[in-house]
Amino acid sequence: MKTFLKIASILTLGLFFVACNDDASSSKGFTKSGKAGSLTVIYSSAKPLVVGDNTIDISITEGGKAVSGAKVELKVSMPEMPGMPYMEEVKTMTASGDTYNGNVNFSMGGTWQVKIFIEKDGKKYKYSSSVIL
Ligand SMILES: [Cu+2]
Repeated sequence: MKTFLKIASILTLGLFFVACNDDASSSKGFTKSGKAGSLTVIYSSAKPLVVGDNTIDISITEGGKAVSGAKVELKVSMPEMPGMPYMEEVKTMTASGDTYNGNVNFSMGGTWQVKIFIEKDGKKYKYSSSVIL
């Protein structure tokens, strides 16, 4: 009977962990947002950000309306550190419907500065943010 109880409690624990893991894997990835002048910028990734390649989706709205036809650039950088030079990567995003998408590579863990440059109707906007990997 003792053995049965042990097995039963291990199974219960197992189910508990499975449930937790399931919860973690269905997490929504990454999303951050803020303002660039009159624009609202949301950048996100379907998966949590990782060291290496990430697919970033950017959506831009003004007064609640999607901004399409803008030129959007994503720049990630990390300041110089002891024994390591300044690093940066700049990517031009590709418009796809109402969003702008592209891949960005974070070459190492740590804090990365994120800047999104938007050019729309001859006006320039800049959104500044950061992420920690
Ligand atoms: Cu670094």
